[in-house]
Amino acid sequence: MTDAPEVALVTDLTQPWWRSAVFYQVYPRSFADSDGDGIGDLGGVRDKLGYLELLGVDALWICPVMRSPMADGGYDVADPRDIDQLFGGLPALDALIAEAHTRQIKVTMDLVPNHTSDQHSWFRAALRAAPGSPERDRYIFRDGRGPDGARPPNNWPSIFGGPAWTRVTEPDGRPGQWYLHLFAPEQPDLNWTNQEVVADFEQTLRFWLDRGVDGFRLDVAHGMAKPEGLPDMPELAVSALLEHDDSDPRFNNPAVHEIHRRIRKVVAEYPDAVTIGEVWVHDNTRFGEYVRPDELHLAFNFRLAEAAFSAEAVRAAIDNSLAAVMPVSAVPTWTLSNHDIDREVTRYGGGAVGVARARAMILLELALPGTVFIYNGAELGLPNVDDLPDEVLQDPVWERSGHTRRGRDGCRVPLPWQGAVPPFGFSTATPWLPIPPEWVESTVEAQLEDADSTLSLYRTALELRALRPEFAGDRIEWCAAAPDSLHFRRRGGLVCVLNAAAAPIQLPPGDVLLASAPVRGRELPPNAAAWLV
Ligand code: ISL
Repeated sequence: MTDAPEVALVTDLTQPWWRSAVFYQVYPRSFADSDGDGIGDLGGVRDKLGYLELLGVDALWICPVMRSPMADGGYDVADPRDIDQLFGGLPALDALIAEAHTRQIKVTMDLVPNHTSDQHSWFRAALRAAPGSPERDRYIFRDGRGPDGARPPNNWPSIFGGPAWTRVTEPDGRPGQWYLHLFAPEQPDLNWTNQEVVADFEQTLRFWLDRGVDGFRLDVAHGMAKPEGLPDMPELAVSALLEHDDSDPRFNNPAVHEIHRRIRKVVAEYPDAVTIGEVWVHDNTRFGEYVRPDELHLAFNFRLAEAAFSAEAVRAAIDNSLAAVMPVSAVPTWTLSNHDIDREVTRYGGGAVGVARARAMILLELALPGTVFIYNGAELGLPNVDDLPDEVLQDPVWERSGHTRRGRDGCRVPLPWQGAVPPFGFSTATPWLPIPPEWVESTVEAQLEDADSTLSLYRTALELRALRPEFAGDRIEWCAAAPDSLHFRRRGGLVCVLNAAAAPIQLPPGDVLLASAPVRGRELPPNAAAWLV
């Protein structure tokens, strides 16, 4: 694979490392279990660093591993400056960072600024304290509406279903105030107008940066600021679970940008560190505001993950994502899936067609300028598991929706590593979610030696992307293409063609560097992509 002198040929040291990096998202519960409790951990990530090096990724994004009662897979943080024992505690993170760095792999962590766990010492103190106290002011407590304050302070729903407010019992035993939780009741929203909240988050940033972490993914980075007076939201928008649009008062309030400026000032003390915001904002101008020079370095753009497999939809997603960051000179980001959305193989139709399309889309994605995020298991071509038994479901969405929405567990099933039967080397115990027996074909072991496997395609594509000068250039140029196909060129000379049509298309002139499906003569089959130089 890559060796340092060749990499140096195409690495521009005047650019930050993350500008064209490939990040690999680890959902730690599901990646690899090193201590035999059926749940993945940081020791498991460390054990698999050789695999990640072979795969060719530049950096890891590790979903939350801080101390947590795990009401939302770790996105409910009880102590933001400690690692949960479930994942191996602080020593496991230190060891992972040290070894990843010897392999030239950066490590970024997921931080959760919008809310804490209800088991955080601050929230427990807030419950013991009186309305109007400084303890309550770190969260968003309000009196209820109606004569007895028995109705929630406004009509906001939780993203996970049910109301976004929960009523507490006051220390004197009477029904009392309500607190806001945009997500589960176990995830009370912080009050970011409280300076203690701001200062504590700054301390958290420094705590991890001083330990050698290379940056952060910031959860719900469009969420921390709340609108003045917490007005009701339009009734129409009130029912959608796990979704919101730009008119939603719960998110994307202008004061959020001052919060990002404060965060950036701290992170700027560590010149190589990067921040990546989870920003579900559709409007390009509003989205671009998050990546102005004094705010986040990067923000996830989800348009490609939301696009159907059609030339028109994919092109619109690419054009939009580029248009969103260009006016502020920020770097585009690309992602096909993560731990919250259905895996791309399933979104594109499942089965052989789903896999073929996912293979095509990774080539398209890796041909684009900017930063790429790969969700663990995508490199194995894994689908969602949509027939998990009810009793194993853990996503709070399942309970909160009154068992009408199954939630996100289907894209969080543990990875199959080796062998012939579940749990395929993931753990020596029963895994926290069952792994389907048919994944025997998809194990890392089965795919490593198979030159045609999806894992081999990823490895080759990542190596070419890192080494070849044809990938140079910040923009793409669209070229004329057959119906329902795409053809674009990078300034360095790379050409990428995607065939989303039902029939084969003729490739343009050039040598085929890599294709997601066999090219016969000059014909690219349907559901395939190719790189040419
Ligand atoms: O509103 C959405 C999309 O329009 C939601 O997807 C929402 O933004 C998303 O659920 C936020 O996700 C993040 O924070 C959650 C956690 O459950 C997710 O796993 C995390 O990615 C709460 O911390």
